[in-house]
Amino acid sequence: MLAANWTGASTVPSRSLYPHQWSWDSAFIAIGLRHISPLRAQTELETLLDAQWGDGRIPHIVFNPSVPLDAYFPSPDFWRSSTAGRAAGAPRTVQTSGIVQPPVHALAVWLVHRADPGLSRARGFLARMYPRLAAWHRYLLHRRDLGGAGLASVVHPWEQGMDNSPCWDAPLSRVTPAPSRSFRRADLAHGAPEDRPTDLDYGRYVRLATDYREGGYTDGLGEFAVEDPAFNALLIASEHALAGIATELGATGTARHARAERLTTALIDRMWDPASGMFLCHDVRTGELIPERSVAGLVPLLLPTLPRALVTALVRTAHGPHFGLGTTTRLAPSYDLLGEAFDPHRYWRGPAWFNTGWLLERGLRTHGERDRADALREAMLDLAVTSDFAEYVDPYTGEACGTTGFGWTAALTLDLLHDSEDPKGLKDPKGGNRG
Ligand code: 9WN
Repeated sequence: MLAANWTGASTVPSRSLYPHQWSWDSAFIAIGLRHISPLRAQTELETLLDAQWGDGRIPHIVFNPSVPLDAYFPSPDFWRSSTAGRAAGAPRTVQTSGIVQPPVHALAVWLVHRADPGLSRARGFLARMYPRLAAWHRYLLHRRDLGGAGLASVVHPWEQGMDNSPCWDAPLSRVTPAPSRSFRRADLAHGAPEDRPTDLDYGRYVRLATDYREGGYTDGLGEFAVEDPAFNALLIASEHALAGIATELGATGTARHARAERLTTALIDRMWDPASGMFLCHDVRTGELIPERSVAGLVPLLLPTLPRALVTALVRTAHGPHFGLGTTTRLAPSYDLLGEAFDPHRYWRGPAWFNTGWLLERGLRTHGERDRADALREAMLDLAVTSDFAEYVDPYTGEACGTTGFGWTAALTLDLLHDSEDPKGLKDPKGGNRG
């Protein structure tokens, strides 16, 4: 499956629905690929980082020029990266989108290195990746600190990766949709319309992306700006990984671990909601928390130095009635089972994804919840096979939804099948929680 999705230098999430290279997909895919081909895993990440912009951003899509323009929307002629993104340093030779996706990359680079340190050293893998990853984090922590709290904001729902989450409903409702006749969706040719975002939401996605492009992809407080707990938790996990990379390269990782700690504190101050027992998104435009429970709010469980009381609360919430893990569901739903907008099949409004399952499994293991982690691992292995490596599944029945033969589902299954001494790669050399 991963071999079938490999294009020679990277892996597509799906031949039919997503025929280009996606940013966070490639990071997850590399994490799995490292077990069967460390060289391919390194190449996957190198290809993505070759498309990095001068301002440090890693684009969410790197387009394959041999794929017809109408195979995916928005296509390169929509983003016009090499012209509209020139001032922001978009590459000249490769076409990309202008938005980003969650920063799983430093974590992936670190895990890939550790799968075969000899090959990595021989190829200078870390030495080549480190400055690029540092620039990427700089971009997120400076240009994207739109809320002034030291955390990164997303400026489009596609950036957070859970595109159609009910968390975006309120901030998106303030955006005037682009008229539906002004664009042609390609996703409906491959996915069931009742599972995909509505035309109205698509119109809003298009409006936000168009406005960003028209502004030359420069960052500032626009119509949509949200601080998301999963996006920022992955940034923090990646800061810890960058510290490991720095140390391996003979520098010191202390400053990066310290920064990760400061970010963890900011994340808690800004997004922890004691009443829900989880993290909520912060709408930068209104200064308020968004009162919707998304699996994104459980992902900070991944953080090795999260205070014990928060770990306990997150574990309880994940296994309680809103997510039902281990009781009514086997894999955590993307959204609150009891939420008004819950739909077990519609994109990011209820179904369960394997990447968030993998992140929760790591989080449970990090904090010593071994039995719960084992149960989740078993469920993921089982559901991945019975769903034919589906893009996502009905959280109650495990029924396959979206496309099958999905890249990160296959890759993360592979990762779960391999034991490694420090699967998270987040170990703090000073001690602290096992990470
Ligand atoms: C837009 C590729 C991507 C994933 C996202 C997922 C979906 C795209 C879409 O597919 O997003 O980026 O067309 O809906 O939501 O997480 O990276 O697999």
